[in-house]
Amino acid sequence: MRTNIVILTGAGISAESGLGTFRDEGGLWAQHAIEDVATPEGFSRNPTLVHNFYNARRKQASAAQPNAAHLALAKLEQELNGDLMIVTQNVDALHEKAGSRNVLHMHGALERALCNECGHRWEAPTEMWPDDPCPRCGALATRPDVVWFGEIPYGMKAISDALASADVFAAIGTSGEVYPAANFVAEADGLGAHTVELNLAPSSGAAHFGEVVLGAASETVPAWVNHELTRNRA
Ligand code: BV8
Repeated sequence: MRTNIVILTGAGISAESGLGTFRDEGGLWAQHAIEDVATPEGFSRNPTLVHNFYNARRKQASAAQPNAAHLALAKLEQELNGDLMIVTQNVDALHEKAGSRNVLHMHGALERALCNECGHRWEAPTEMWPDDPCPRCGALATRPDVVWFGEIPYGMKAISDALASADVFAAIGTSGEVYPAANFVAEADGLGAHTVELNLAPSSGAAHFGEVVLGAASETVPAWVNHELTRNRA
């Protein structure tokens, strides 16, 4: 039976690959003020502070390896009879490192740079600094190509199109605290999809899900993928 699946992932899926989450004990937001490092205003106030924050995360993410949860989703994409789209809030490339191809980074990506002046995008060097000139217009307005608070996420049209034809919507490793991502479950549910949350602890949106699976993603996701593939083959 053909099944279309949309999967939303958050920092929790990369936690077991050694990348800190945002809101957990000792998470990124415990060490850095959101308004200083993840807003356009913070960037214009102190671009060096922001580049330091993302340079450190870029180094960490490039050294990290995908875990069993990322690998299981790559397997699901290969073996599923149906469409699979991974919409990730993560700026790391662990889904792609695991072999997933249809991945949409709605909050951007650490390995991309963006010119705040002309909008040009290019592959980010490991370390970026405020006086790095844009390779196209030469402006000294280079920023990480990530979506900060108050900015419009990427791919919203493609995401709502995929949700419109989804039979299953799954959210993995996200706290459901940040919009518009936190609203996708309500959208999918309203369109008749089966909704399932896989998380270490119930998220803020857990009540919106038809099914909640608690546990570490490296354990719960491979089991859930095998279950979905068995159902899909029936
Ligand atoms: C926008 C990129 C308009 C940079 C990020 C008041 C009410 C409602 C909304 C708002 C409001 N005021 C302002 C807003 C909007 C705002 C928002 O939602 N603010 C919140 C804080 C209230 N949103 C925006 O500004 C967005 N833009 O709204 O534009 C618009 C709207 C609609 C359509 C078009 C335009 C832009 C938001 C993007 C900000 N950028 N990141 C970077 O990475 O540095 S957000 C950042 O936090 C992440 O990208 C992620 O998206 C978000 C949430 O983090 P999570 O990934 O969920 O991580 P978290 O640590 O919170 O949770 C981890 C979870 O994993 C936990 O539940 C834990 O239990 C679990 N876990 C841990 N370990 C494991 C695990 N699970 C399984 N296994 C494990 N091992």
